[in-house]
Amino acid sequence: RPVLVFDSGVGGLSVTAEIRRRLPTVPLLYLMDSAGFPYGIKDDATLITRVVDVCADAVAEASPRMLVVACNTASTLALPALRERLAIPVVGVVPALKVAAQACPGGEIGLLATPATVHRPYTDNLIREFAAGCRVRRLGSTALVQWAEDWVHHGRTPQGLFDHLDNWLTQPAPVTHVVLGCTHFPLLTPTLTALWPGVHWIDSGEAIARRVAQLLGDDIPSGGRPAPQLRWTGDHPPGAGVAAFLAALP
Ligand code: DGN
Repeated sequence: RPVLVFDSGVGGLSVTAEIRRRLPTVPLLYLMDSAGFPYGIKDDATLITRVVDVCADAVAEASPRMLVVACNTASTLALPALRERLAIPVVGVVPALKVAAQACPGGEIGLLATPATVHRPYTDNLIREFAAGCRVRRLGSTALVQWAEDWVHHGRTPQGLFDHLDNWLTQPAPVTHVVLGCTHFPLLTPTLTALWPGVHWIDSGEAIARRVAQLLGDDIPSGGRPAPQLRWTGDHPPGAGVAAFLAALP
């Protein structure tokens, strides 16, 4: 039985890559809710219903061992509803503010996520709990989500990334640690690192892979590297880059 990894678009691929790196023999099923994309601008009630319905359908069809909600926008809102509806373990992804605050105590932290995630009470609580001594500046960006989509689906290099982020990163003082609080954004890390080499870009992918491994315990196939499978919602299949990304995982 596979581990089901879910996002609205390509973002969850960054988490899938980390799970595969740690657990190469575990079968993975990647589900993108293409018909519901993008999540970052939907109202809360609509999004909870959508996420629960799409995940419940996929769970009924594929009988996965667990569900990884590889989307901060969905996780910071819909985890309680998902756990109530589903009988399997549900792992969520939330912004790695704790890691950033530990790396940069009392410092200046950036939180880059979707507009929905940056304004969530869940996010306010994370900051209060784990990053209280830091100054946290937030930016909600749908443009970055789209750049990541275009990059993976069609191999299109992001244009305008520097102008989009440079003021926010450097004014009034430069930030050194930026939390990538949307799973799409680590897909752009090579470009981000090339443009701002002094910034530490922090995401949750590795921690999620660790959590999945912990939940699986000893229940891990000893051999074989099954090709990750792909599912999507709606009538339009994803760009060829999505299947290619999965096929290229080691
Ligand atoms: N990848 C999602 C996240 O981590 O928040 C955002 C996807 C979207 O639909 N905007």
